[in-house]
Amino acid sequence: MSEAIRCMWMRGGTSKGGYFLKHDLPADTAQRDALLLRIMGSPDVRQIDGMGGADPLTSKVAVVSRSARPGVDVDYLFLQVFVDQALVSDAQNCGNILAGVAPFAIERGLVEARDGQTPVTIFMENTGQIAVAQICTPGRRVTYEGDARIDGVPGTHAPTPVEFRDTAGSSCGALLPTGNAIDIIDGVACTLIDNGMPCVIMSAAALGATGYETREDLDAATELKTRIEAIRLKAGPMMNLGDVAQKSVPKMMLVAPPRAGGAICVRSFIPHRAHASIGVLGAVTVASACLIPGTPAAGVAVTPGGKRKTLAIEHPTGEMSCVMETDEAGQVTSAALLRTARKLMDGEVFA
Ligand code: NQM
Repeated sequence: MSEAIRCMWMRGGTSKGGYFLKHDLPADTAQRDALLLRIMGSPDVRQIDGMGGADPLTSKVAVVSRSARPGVDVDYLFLQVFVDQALVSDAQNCGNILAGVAPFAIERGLVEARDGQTPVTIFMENTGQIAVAQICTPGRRVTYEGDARIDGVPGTHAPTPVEFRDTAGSSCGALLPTGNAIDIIDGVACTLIDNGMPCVIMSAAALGATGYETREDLDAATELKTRIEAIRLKAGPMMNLGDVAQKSVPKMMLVAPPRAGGAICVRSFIPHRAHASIGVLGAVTVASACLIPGTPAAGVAVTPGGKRKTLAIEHPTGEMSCVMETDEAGQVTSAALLRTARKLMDGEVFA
């Protein structure tokens, strides 16, 4: 008989996946990963025998538990279940799936809801950092309904503002792991940077692209993707990530001048498929690069002054606004973004 595992399926931001309590999954990592591959239907480009949506953005998992850390409500481990390979990776975080973690934790009784709004402090196990999400809880119950709109998701939902602090060097040990604002790889000027997500940021023009292509155009651009992958494989060890051949980081970002009133325009590879919009921590990292003089991002960006500034990161389906706080020296100290989430299914999944 198939094994039944309790889980909730949720949209978090512009991603979608399964949310599990840690104790509902096997403690052994190899057994857990084998189970998650069966649940998602991987490896298979169509994920026809599982819950995955044949896209890295809909083949994601959150593992949540009550936290033992002082001042922290829950611990969140993000797992990327690869679509066409038998791989489950904890080498990256995910700020979109994060948006569903707090409502899930309240619904499962890990966090007591207040009347009105409930702040939930989340320890992100992948990177050892903290995020605080604000959840709408009228009458001490989670509501997913509201009038907040985010690009890449139809309709409106309850607003879920998320704030990140001290995300610099989350996976690479430093904001600029090589110590340089620019490294030249395969003749291309790259910024190797990590403010919550390891990213390689390059001017789209330097790779013969415009930076305004559709996701479909980029996914079909085999020659461009081969060139980008060669750069990624070299950047990985330079960013203290080791051999990244089997990892979903670093993300590869092509930047261009904004053309819809935002700060910058981005096309991201995550890392082999083009993103339909942009990842949350990917956007925070691009916004951070816009503020570092001399980088390819700063070269095309239009950035406001002041210590608190909103940078709208334009992407293929709209924009993502990052509210960045900087200190006297211009270093980013926190980033806040608006997300929404929605419960889609609660029950048991069969593996
Ligand atoms: O950068 C996709 C997503 C992400 C990650 C990816 C994310 C983030 O959109 O925080 O949200 O880059 O693989 O879910």
